[in-house]
Amino acid sequence: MRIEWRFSRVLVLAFAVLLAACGPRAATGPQYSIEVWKSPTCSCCKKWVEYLQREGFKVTVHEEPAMNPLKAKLGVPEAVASCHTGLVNGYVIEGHVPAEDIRKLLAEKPEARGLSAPGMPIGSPGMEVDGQHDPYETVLFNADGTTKTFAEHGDRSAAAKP
Ligand SMILES: [Cu+2]
Repeated sequence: MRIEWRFSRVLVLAFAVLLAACGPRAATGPQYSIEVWKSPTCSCCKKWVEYLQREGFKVTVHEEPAMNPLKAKLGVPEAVASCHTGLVNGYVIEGHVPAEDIRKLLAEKPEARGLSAPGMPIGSPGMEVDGQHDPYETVLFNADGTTKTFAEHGDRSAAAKP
């Protein structure tokens, strides 16, 4: 009888410890899992992956030497193509998209194939170059090539000054 009572106390304690360990993560919001395909030699891609990890994303990286066929398969139009390509909750994430835009996309769930930061904008996450900051947009895209501005980054008026 006494041993049984002790055992149940241990169980309750174990459960409390488990709750405490899980609690804080649940409070910080959802942790998204993203798959990323990148060329093995792409260093800015690697920086973007590390940035996403710091931002709390769970990243699975696939080294892919042939990125263009993969982009075509995933429905990334050439006009919005960049270096790496990601996939999260069914959306394609193309290039150096900021984490805040990915979170906004996943919260708002707009109808689109994915979200891109076309090209390789200087100053975007993973493309940091000593204080330089090119203004850039992220765009929603569809496989048929249609796009729509999603968010603007950088100060256009400041960038226009000499
Ligand atoms: Cu890049």
